Amino acid sequence: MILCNQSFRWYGPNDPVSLQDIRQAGARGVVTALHHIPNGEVWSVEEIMKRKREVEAAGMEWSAVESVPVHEHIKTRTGHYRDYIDHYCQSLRNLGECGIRVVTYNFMPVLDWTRTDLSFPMPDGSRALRFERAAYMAFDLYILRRPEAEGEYSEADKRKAYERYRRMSDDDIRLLTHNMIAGLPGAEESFTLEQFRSELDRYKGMTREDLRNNLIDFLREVCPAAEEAGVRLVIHPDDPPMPILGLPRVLSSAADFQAISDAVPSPANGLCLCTGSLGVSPKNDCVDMMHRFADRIYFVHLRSTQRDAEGNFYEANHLEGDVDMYAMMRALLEEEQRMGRSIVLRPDHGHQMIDDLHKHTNPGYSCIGRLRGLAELRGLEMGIARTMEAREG
Ligand code: DNO
Repeated sequence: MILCNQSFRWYGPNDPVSLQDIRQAGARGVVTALHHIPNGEVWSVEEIMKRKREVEAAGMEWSAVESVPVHEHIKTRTGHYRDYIDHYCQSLRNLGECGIRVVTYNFMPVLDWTRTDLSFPMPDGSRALRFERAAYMAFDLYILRRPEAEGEYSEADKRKAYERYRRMSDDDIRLLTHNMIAGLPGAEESFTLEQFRSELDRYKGMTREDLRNNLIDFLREVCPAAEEAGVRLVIHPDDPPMPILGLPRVLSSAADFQAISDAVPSPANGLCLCTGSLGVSPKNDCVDMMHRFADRIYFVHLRSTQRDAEGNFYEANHLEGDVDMYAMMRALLEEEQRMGRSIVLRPDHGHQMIDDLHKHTNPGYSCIGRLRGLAELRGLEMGIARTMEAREG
């Protein structure tokens, strides 16, 4: 029976979670990146090997890179984008040479994943990450004061946003601004309001189609290098799956992945199926996507969210919320048997809980909440795998 390559994300030597913690959590693989190398520079064989040895010395394998970041110049095809694409290809060749086979990236302009609240209290006392639509709109309209925002919301939404804004203290405003643009873990950039406004200007007039064409051009340029190196690229979906602060987004649905897959039909052009990101939209059926794109899925992030009618969502426990985790795991195992290959999987995020409530942790990436997620997912996998085996035998 082929099982998933159960992995855990590690932010490198500065992560408060150690490699030993990760091993004790039951992971076989480690998902990591060379965060100390500035965005756009080549990852040398030497630096890659250093990290690889470190992971292996702890008794695990480096199962996927998350991420080799895509420079803003590539996303906008301006400035030094040609050099950055060359560097990207070289990093892929070097990773391939070191035996690293899965490389994650995203094509979200300026911001990576976005939440308004990093410490939302759950009834059991743990803390979750949350996206509150009124706070988001209040940020856009009254804190960032993006000039086009006025015309993009309904009168009712503007009233809601203003009410929310009126109730905020200076500290609330500072915290919300920090959460929105100061860079959550894994995001390679962080901004002040001023810097952020000028970053937004780079995208003035850029449509969704323009951004998609830039993504397709990028893939046409890097997939041949990835293929040669034996590396699979996986794009991480937009989180949340909708345009943010007027910025276009191009990987929010099955149709979006289908479009880039049709345009660049290389096996190196893969998908990181993140149920926590895609699952926020009720229009996305993650189980269906698992079956439909299995041949191109090399990495899966399992996480669930709970949405409400107002457009808010919070990150639920892995086996709760809107994502049907049983059906997801079953689809994953079925596809692995059909294709005869194992897929890298990691529990994505977890609640801050137990001792971690009193420690400094990376939002979403504290140890114990993710350990709970991994344990639940491993148990679910074993249960389904045994049932499948019994049926076949
Ligand atoms: C958030 C992560 C993202 C992801 C990047 C991939 O928790 O899933 O930061 O790593 O978007 O490039």
